Amino acid sequence: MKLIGMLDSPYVRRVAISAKCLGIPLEHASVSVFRHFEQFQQINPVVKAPTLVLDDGEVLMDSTLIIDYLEALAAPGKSLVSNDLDRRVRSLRLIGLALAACEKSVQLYYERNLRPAEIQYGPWVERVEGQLAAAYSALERELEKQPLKTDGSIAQDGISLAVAWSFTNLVVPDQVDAAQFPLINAFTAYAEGLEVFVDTPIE
Ligand SMILES: N[C@@H](CCC(=O)N[C@@H](CS)C(=O)NCC(=O)O)C(=O)O
Repeated sequence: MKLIGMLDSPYVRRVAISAKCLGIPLEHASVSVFRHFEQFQQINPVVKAPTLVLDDGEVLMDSTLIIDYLEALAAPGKSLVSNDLDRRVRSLRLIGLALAACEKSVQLYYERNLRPAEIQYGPWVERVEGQLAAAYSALERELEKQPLKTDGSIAQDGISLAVAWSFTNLVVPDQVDAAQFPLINAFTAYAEGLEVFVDTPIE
């Protein structure tokens, strides 16, 4: 199977890290949705990263759906999300907040880098900035209530959170003050030190 997309996309990176954690080998092709648009189009006409090309040629997209497929392929009992309902709800809440933070960071990045300055729309930018701050504030409160484990393991909630925080710091660093989100920042430092993260660097 082939994973298409750049690792500077948090969505591509969470798929690549999840596959490694689940023990599923993926080939990786660093094709950019911008710089290699036509090449990407040949693989997936919708040009969405990540794209996963299965061995029979079927094409999947959307990180959460691709991870769902990888979870189904994983060895019995191997999963990055607990089956215990309470733990699962908490993980899904963290993952949802982390994905919202990714989405709002992407929107701000696109607004700043793709839309000409003279047609940028202030109220929209303020709305997105507020949503981004709300997502990280809620994540910080979740970690205050109950920290994620830092015992050498990592699950989908931790992967998504750390990938999101590293991405936001890469593309819109002015939006996040580490001092305001100390628990997220410390957890991300832990995750980025794990072998699977080091082996899957932001390009
Ligand atoms: N919900 C999607 C979001 C994927 C996404 O928006 N990826 C960006 C790259 S970071 C992309 O494909 N951008 C090109 C475009 O939307 O035209 C997922 O989880 O995979």
